[in-house]
Amino acid sequence: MPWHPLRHPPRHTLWHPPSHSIMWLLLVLLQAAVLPAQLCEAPGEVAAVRVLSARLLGLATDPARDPDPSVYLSLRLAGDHDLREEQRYLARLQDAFQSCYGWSLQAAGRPHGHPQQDAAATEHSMSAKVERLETGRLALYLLGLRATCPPPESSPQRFLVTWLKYYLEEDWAGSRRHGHPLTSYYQYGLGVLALCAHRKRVREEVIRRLLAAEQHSRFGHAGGSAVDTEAVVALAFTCLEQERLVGTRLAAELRAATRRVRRRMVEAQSQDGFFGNVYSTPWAMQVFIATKACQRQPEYGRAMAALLENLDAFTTAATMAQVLPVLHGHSYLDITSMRCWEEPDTLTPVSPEPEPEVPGNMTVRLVVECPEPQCPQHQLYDQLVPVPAGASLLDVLKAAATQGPPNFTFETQETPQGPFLSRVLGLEAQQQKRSYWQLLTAPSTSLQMGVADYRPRDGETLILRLSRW
Ligand code: B12
Repeated sequence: MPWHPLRHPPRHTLWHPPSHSIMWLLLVLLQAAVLPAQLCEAPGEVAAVRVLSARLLGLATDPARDPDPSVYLSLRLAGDHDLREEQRYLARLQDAFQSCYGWSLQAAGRPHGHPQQDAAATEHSMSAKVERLETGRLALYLLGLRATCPPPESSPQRFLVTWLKYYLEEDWAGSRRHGHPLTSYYQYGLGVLALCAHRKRVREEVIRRLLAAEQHSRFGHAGGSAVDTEAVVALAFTCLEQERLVGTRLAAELRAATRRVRRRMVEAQSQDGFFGNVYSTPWAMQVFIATKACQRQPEYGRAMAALLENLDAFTTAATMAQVLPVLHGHSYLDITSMRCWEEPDTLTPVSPEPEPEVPGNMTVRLVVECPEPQCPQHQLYDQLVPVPAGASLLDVLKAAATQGPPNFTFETQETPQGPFLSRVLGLEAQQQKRSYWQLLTAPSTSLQMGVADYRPRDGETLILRLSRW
């Protein structure tokens, strides 16, 4: 039987000879404690969920792919495991993160290091890293480390926690100066959540900034819904409250904020059962699980049914990793009560299937827009591009780059979600200016996938628009 926090044995039970009525009462209470946990997972151990787990494991065992802490977290939060592969994946993750934060780890491990020298040198290496804040990635890695069995040694972790606190403070200072964190509220929320999962206190002001953002609905952006971010933040609030890392007054405020987030999600649930879109729905469902509202609110069951009907939308490692924990009835908060026994070692990897070939050709229209005042000429490109049927948007961009005039150029950056379109016709989207190349299908629908995954239809018009978020 997989572990679950609600299945923990009661700790302080006094034994009295049970009368029949007490026995019945106990049975009813026991059922009430066990049933809800089962209702939060996909009903009846759906075979498709197992296949998805096996596929994610298949992608994880591919050495050509960079290790991703979200994937590890997802493997750890599943119902069944391949413990040897999980261990290998963890080692790859540790290698990747250790080479990034290696100096600090060596300092931490140095047997008789001079504390002041270490502190000064750490400060130096920290300032060298300021330019590239990594709140979210480090937070996910620390969440992953919290989910290992057995738990890793604490000394290297301590340094990483210090790094994360530092990043979060920088983000917080950024949010005071610019009105938003330097990274994003999503990453800031992940940072608070990870520190909480390691039972580290966060300054009240840092939490209050997140609370204020929730109260003033600052999580949405042009072309994107707020659901993913709201959910991460609500999970962080719930963790702080459940782990008793804040005083009673703040705890009450965090509880109220989480309730508001949940209510907004319920009100905004679409006809087809999603909270936001298919990809934000799992994050929203984690909030229902963490706050133990999953068995009480029918909206959760509708969302689960919607997910199960749309599992084929989860084709990339990143999206599979985000959906699998909820299909197993878990939220990221469950890593705070991991039990390291009775983990069924029964999962075997399934390799990804090659995309089926679609015969024939098609033509799509590619439009590039850059709004004023940045570009006096609003439309920078508008051409028909012939491509093989079944081509992805990335294939369309590549084909456009080989035809001309007018010339078309673009660049992408590799991310755990796949290639991110970063530059078009020489114009770069800038993190500091919070601009990005938004992908749309005409007349004005924002795509729910990246360039590598979206497959346009014959005759479709695709728009690349330099937007703000
Ligand atoms: C913040 C955010 C953005 C910001 C990122 C800027 C920033 N500096 O933070 C902006 C607004 C730029 C953005 C853009 C897009 N996003 Co976005 N984004 C998110 C969000 C809310 C958080 C990502 C994050 O910080 N993760 C934590 C960090 C630590 O992980 P990371 O992997 O290193 O994150 C980086 C990359 O993921 C990258 N990124 C962000 N979104 C996307 C989307 C794609 C397809 C790719 C390849 C990369 C990418 O930016 C992140 C920060 O550097 C997620 C929600 C989620 N559930 O994951 C959606 C999410 C990842 N985005 C999504 C989408 C669809 C997009 C767009 C394609 C929307 C569009 N129609 O234009 C574009 C990307 C277009 C392009 N140019 O290639 C989807 C992806 C679904 C899928 N099928 O994979 C998600 C899951 C939201 C959703 N529920 O639909 N996004």
